[in-house]
Amino acid sequence: MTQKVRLPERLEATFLTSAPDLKRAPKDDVPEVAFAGRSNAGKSSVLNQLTGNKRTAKVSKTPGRTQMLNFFDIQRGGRFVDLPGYGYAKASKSIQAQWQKAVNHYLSRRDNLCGLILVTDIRHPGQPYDEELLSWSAASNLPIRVLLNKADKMSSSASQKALNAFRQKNSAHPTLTVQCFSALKGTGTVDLIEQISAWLASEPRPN
Ligand SMILES: Nc1nc2c(ncn2[C@@H]2O[C@H](COP(=O)(O)OP(=O)(O)OP(=O)(O)O)[C@@H](O)[C@H]2O)c(=O)[nH]1
Ligand SMILES: [Mg+2]
Repeated sequence: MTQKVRLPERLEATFLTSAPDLKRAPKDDVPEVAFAGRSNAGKSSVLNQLTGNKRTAKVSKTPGRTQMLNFFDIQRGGRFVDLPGYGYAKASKSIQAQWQKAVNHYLSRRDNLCGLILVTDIRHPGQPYDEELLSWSAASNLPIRVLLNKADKMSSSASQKALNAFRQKNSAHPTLTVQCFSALKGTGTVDLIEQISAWLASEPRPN
């Protein structure tokens, strides 16, 4: 009989460091799970929901809050990386280009990246850069979990409908899974922790 591994209810984590680009990132010697998505989709809020501490990553009513690559040590091993959001309209074009470059470098060159969490707003799935990330993760064979976040803004039948539609649209993607989430209410946390734990325990991806 196989023994069921008990999953933690939280993945406690503490801030390690911020880096403006990959060159200044910490050594890539432990597996990392990164959070990407449009500005204001809720990346930092999701991270805080996972750690059970509202102050792990900075959340703000003003979009564009996360401007660097932020690294967090997970107590049980591994790291979270909170990436700058894309599509923050009020940032200057040159600043936006700078963030984009840092995010793209991180995603394409970080060998210890074992899984990507793409945070989207359930009311606006499939925004331009989200679609690019989906195609890129398929081509790179990188495991990706899409969160349809802010599910508390909809009825449960409407969010189920959005989930089914997203699944159907992306059924050909080889490494994608999707779930509804609410960083506000904590809905979906158990499923997400299960996925992250599996990624962190997996063998490193071949180069
Ligand atoms: N109702 C609701 N609001 C949420 C949820 N998740 C995040 N928010 C709110 O959305 C806003 C943006 O959240 P952040 O976590 O800062 O978003 P972010 O993706 O990290 O944004 P950037 O750092 O700008 O890239 C905040 O006002 C949050 O309180 C959710 O699940 N439900
Ligand atoms: Mg943020």
